Amino acid sequence: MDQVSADPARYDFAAAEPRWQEAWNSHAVFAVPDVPPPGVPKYYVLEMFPYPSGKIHMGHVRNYTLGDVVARYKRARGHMVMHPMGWDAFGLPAENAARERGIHPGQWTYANIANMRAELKRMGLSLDWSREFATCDPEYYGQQQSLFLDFLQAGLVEQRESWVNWDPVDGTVLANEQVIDGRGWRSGAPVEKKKLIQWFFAITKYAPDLLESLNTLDRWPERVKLMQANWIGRSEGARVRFALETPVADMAEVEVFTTRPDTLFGMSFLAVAAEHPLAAASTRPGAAEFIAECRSQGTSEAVIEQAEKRGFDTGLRVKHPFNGQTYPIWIANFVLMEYGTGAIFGCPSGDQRDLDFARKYDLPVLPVVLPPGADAASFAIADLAYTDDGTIYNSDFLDGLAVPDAKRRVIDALEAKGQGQGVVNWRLRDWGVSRQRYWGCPIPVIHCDDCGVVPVPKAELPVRLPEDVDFSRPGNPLDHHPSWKHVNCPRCAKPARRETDTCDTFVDSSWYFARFASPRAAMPVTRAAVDAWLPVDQYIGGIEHAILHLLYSRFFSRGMRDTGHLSVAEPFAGLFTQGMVTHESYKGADGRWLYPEEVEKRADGTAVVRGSPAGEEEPVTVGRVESMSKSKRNTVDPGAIINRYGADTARWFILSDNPPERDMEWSESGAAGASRFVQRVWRLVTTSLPLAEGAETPAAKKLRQATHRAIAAVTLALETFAFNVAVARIHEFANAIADAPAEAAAAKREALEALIRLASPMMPHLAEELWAALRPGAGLVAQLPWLEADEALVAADTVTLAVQVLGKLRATIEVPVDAEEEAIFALALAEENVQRAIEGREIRKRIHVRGRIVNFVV
Ligand code: ANZ
Ligand code: ZN
Repeated sequence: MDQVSADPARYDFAAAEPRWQEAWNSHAVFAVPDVPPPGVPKYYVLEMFPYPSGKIHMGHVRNYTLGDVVARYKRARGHMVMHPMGWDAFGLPAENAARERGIHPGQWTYANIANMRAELKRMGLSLDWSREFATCDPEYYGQQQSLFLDFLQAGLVEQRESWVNWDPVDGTVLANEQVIDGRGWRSGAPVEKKKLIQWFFAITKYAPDLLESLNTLDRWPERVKLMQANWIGRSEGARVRFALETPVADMAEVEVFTTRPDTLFGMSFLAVAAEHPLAAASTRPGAAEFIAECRSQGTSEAVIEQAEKRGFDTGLRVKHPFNGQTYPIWIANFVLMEYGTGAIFGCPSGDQRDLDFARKYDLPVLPVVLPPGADAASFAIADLAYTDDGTIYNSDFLDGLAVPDAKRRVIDALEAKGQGQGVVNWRLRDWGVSRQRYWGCPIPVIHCDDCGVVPVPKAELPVRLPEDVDFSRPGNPLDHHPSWKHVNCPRCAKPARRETDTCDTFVDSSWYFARFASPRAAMPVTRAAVDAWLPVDQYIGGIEHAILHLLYSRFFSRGMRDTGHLSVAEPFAGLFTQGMVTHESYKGADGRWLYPEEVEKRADGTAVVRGSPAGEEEPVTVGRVESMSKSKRNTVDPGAIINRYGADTARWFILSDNPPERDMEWSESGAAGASRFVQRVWRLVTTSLPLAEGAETPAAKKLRQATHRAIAAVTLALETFAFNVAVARIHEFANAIADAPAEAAAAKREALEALIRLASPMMPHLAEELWAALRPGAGLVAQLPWLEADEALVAADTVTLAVQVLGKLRATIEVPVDAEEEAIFALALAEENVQRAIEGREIRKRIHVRGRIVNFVV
């Protein structure tokens, strides 16, 4: 096993990499127990697990390389590191493959997993593969069903009627994100709003805690915490009840939610959502058509934000609580049924949407907040609403108050009249998890006409997906399966129906990190394992999951804690969000996108289509550098890169280019450069062998200092996720070793060993290969402790001081760190430029700030 490539001039990565992967594997270097032995510090590194689309892409390579560097480094620092891998395997693409190609979703998924597992293994990741699972394994989703039932019992799951986006062609509910310009993203059919009974996770029960606990996450990016806080969206405001001028259909009043009760006297209309009962109560001609029109508009906030503000006057009117006037009730397309009360009072001077609406329909605009310094007689609102603080006016008993005081005063007055109260409102909605799809985790309940919703007894879990399914019909295959849903009620034994909804795939990824601690347990998690391993110490993934996935996981941990499965509420103690991998894009003469391998770059910077005949080369337009995507064909296949250069080169380049939180540009020249460095390190070590002894010369001391400074600098860089800095330091260190004179021989072994050990988290295969060459039979680098820098050697022996005359820089001098002050002044005065600046004048004051400056006052 420990044999080394024959040709010392060239590192044969293709032979070496699989050999070391096998060595790690056979020594089970990365396997950890479900419960670490007492006293051993644990460290849990996790990258967001992949969706098994079929092939790994460069984004995966970056993500898993980052995690692997952390895992290898922490392992060397003495932690017992858990670094698992699995598959987020349910979801629509598998069903589409089934529809389009007639393959069963399971078959498609497991084939993709096999392929991607093999590709990942070639990267040399320090993973504990014994923990691997896919969320579509019945062993996993069965435990998820068990959790679902626990949550149901604890009141964290509810069944409730709600408005959904319904795709009439695909016969399914669509998420807001799947409604594009009012049409289903796949079918293109106009989306309808439909009321359906759906399953919800009661995430709003934890809203205050989910918000407040963000403060405890001191190793999360501020940006992500802010996005979460905005999503949870706490606002303080009031509910105000308006009496109808004439009651309709049993309704005598309408309640609105507002964050600006102080603007109540600036009201000019009241508006309700199209789904609001008052909308349906309007008998005016055209009302029903307008409501239908609103229903075909997507429900997402983004869509509503952008859509033109439109309304319909119902002809109904409400009475103002204080000023004795009445105002019209409109149906407005920008009022959401799901937020607040589904009704607002419109104050055009204080809200831009209300102002746009008022201008369009010619409704009054009365300013009620006077900006600081403005003149009440002349201040007017044109096209921009005034939303900042100021002094209230035109507002009866609120006149003269500042905005916060007016809010309090008006709430008091409303409460006194019994027409409203102060409330806190949350933007967060409960999480609707019902999906009318086959390839997901079946919701484990049975509907009985007599008993209602009956949980499937735990002993009967998992509720397995049927294998024989028909994808040729639209709609949910579970629903039209001939037998699957027909079961007897577990309670009364009468014929009953299985729930045919499956869970949103975000449910699957909301607790997988906990399952990794005891992946084969016959319960969702074993308490000893999760108590030992959680929270995840370092979680790494894309910013695109900053909101939903992380929030759902935080909800699940709380739910699991409250149902006795876990102790921790926060699943991820540290979060790192990496940037994207980008690449140039290319277009042929006819405007078609070209893959990088179809393009040949010329020395003069132009590009042509590779292989086009001489004399009639097809020119290529080199386009923008953008994130890799299949549609633009600017992708690079990791498998091809590994074939060509090896995994270490791919890892090294992807770490070197930019700080990991930023985007990195993959380029052929960059990859080639990384490959040259791999070979250079190889030659640096192999051509130094055998290592001769030498005397403790000044040159040897200098190399030892370079070694220990490199250890200190790389350690700091790895501790702080500055992996590109670690790479740069290793480059410098390699140069220092190469440049060291022959008299430095005594320090050479230490330097070379340090070089490969410092590089080992990034280039683990090369490190093993060279370690075996330097110290045959001394075991694996992957099992060595991290190097400690000798502080005495790290400390600089000289410092550079700035020498000023009258505060102006005139020279710099290099002095021993512990130099006497008088000696420093003498050295500074000896500088020619300093003498010239003093011009023979008398020195009145000498200032010395150790390690920084010398200043002469003349
Ligand atoms: C009157 C008012 C006057 C408002 C003013 C704002 C400015 P946040 O901060 O996001 O909670 N609103 C309330 N319910 C709504 C719904 N279902 N659909 C659309 N808009 C709704 O926003 C609260 C504000 O958004 C509320 O305060 C209400 O408009 C509007 F000068 O009430 B405001
Ligand atoms: Zn029953």
